[in-house]
Amino acid sequence: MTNNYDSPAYFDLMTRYWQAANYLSVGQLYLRANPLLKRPLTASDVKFNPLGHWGTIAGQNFIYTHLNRLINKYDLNMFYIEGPGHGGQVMLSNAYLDGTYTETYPNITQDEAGMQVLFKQFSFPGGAASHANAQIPGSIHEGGELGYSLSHATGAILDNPDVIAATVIGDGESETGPLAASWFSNTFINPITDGAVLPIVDMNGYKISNPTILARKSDDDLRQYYAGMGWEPYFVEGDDAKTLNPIMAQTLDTMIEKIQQIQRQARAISDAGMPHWPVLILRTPKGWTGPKEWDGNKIEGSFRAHQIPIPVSRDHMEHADALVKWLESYHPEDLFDEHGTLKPELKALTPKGTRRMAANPITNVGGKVPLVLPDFRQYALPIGKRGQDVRQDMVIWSDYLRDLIRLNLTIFGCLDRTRRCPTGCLAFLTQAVASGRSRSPTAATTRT
Ligand SMILES: Cc1ncc(C[n+]2csc(CCOP(=O)(O)OP(=O)(O)O)c2C)c(N)n1
Repeated sequence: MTNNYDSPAYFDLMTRYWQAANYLSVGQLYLRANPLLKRPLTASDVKFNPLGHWGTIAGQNFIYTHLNRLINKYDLNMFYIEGPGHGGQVMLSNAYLDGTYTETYPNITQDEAGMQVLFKQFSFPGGAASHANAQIPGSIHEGGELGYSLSHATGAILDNPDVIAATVIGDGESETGPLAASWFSNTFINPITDGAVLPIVDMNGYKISNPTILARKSDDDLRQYYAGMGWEPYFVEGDDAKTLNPIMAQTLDTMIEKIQQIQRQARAISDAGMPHWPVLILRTPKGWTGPKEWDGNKIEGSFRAHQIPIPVSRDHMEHADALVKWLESYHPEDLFDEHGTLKPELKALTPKGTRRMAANPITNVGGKVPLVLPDFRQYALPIGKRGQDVRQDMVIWSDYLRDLIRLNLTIFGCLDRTRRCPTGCLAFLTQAVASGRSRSPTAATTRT
């Protein structure tokens, strides 16, 4: 394989890698067996109740594929935050493709048998969550509640000058108060001592059942909006991967070089300043590469692509042909060999070792070190006379959490490499315990 990251041949491989991620993502939604469609699809191959999200997937898989290229080209220490984390397949599929998922869950092998388990376990009782959660390697951002991607990303790069948090932000997510406010997090990023965030607004145009506000704004309005908050916006738009690949690659190159230049300059002259960091606005259709329409209604490029776009399930196989056509549109035979293993020329596109975003140490701080848990019995409230005490579970819970952090200071980032507390919060915690504002049930009693 050529290592020319800007050649048409490399971009063609990237398109196929993206298709592999998309294939795995659709398979996880619908299938429980027959993952490579080696035989005609039967009802027992399909889930009873496909449950999850499709609309956000292909756009984010496209971003992930491009970030892999960026890491390879610039040897970056980067990890991924999935703001629209309801699309759990993004992190699952990409961690599976780069091998991290199998290293974490050895039963999910890099072959047909492993792919079958990967598909079946998704959004399935006892299996994997349908959203990005802590069980997925590389995931430090819970994908249920929208709004916190940029603040989590910023928190993770503080005091980590080499790290870049690639942060995908939904245009729907952008309408939440926490996300709208978090653009000001750039105020707190010191280019000398901190790393950087690389925000990518995945502007696919829709939230659950409406168009988004930002997607209705002109590029000019958006330029002023982001610039006013201290960011330098870049724009990429399209729906054809072949055309988009070189544009996206060139734009991301420019943005990463801009980040490196800001840091180099600030560090050279010891002047933190208040730089305008780059932000990417990516406009692709919601439900990209999925079914174009269903029952006379538009699906790709509309709010209808948000969750399960076509009604196929174990008890409704009358439209199974449409699902097979959709899956086959990615040409799985060009992506996986006869054993179901990703073809070597595509595997070569993944970054290596801990350069893989799912294996970045910052996302797996505890590694395989288990949390030391306080004994929950110590926090039990004595039950007095019925109806006499008013107690708050949150207060007791916060005592438990405080003690949990104290017992695991390194995992929670409260101690730096020299085992010193860089912020002084440790002294605060210690004082809080010493002052007796602790687990005594009387102290926890409160009315609000
Ligand atoms: C705080 C919060 N409000 C509402 C929801 C419900 N919700 C789930 S997905 C979604 C739409 C998200 O749209 P966007 O961020 O644009 O993501 P995408 O279109 O890529 O799915 C909403 C509103 C939520 N998860 N969290």
